[in-house]
Amino acid sequence: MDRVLDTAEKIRSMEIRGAGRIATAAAAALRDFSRDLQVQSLNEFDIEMQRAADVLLMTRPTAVSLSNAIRLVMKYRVDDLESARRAVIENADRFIENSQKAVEKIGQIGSRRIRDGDTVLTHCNSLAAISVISAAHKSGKKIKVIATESRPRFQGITTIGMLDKLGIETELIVDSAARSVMNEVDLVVVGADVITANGTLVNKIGTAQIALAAREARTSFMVAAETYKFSPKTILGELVTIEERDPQEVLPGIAQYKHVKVRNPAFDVTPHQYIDLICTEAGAIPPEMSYLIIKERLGWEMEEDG
Ligand code: RUB
Repeated sequence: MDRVLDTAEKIRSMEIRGAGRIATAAAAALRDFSRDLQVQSLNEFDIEMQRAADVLLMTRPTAVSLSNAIRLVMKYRVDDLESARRAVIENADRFIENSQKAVEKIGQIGSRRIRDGDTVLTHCNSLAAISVISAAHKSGKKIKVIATESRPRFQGITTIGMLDKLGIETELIVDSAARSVMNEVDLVVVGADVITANGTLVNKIGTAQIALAAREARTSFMVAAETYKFSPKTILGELVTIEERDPQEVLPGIAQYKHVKVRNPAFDVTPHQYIDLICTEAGAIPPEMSYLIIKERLGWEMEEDG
């Protein structure tokens, strides 16, 4: 269980972060746990695996990638212990490989929307969004990126580091400068933590303001997301939980203010009307088609409740 607890702690503390990365880390932790699990029966295996899955599931409440990954890894319907172990290992390896391929494919598809000479704005640090930007750059298009800081955790600094390594001309702005620069921007590309059945996006706090600014400036707004960022349970009416993190992340000295409360929601909600396109590994779709992705790609059946 040590490896599972260690991965869970890294996800909780955000040493491992970003929806795709937490999903693959959880899949790898379950795979390694199942490989080393010393049990005598399939029943014991089921109980221990479910315990490990629950620990991982509780780490961050918003990203559906985590529950989708865990559901796929835990899909083993076999009659004996060793087959179950094998199935978990294969499921996890397949999920991790597919996730990497999906990010590449999203880059190929999404980069076609970027033209030579374009300026692209991105928010937070999304591997899928960076894949789109990097594929455009690698195909020889001369582009400029504007990256937001993404307070309070400054994921934008990770983004500018990645773009710098790729040799892409980049400007860093404070989050509140998004509207000021929007008239210079041709395309906004962001990642996703959750996409609901009606195409609503849940992503890093500040995304909704950027989408609003893009709308007002008539700038295109694209979401780059693997299909496992879509939430099956939203078909059944379930609402997405928005994680509220420690106020200390925003203001370490908060204790000195007796009447002030700091709020720190980690994600916000962008309505589908503000999204021009969702670029997935299955193709670039309008947000209204999200329901079909859930039904056809995630294989979600209405009778499933897990
Ligand atoms: C990260 C975030 C990213 C998405 C997509 O939030 O909002 O935009 O997770 O990232 P946090 P990716 O830093 O709080 O985890 O495309 O890499 O999955």
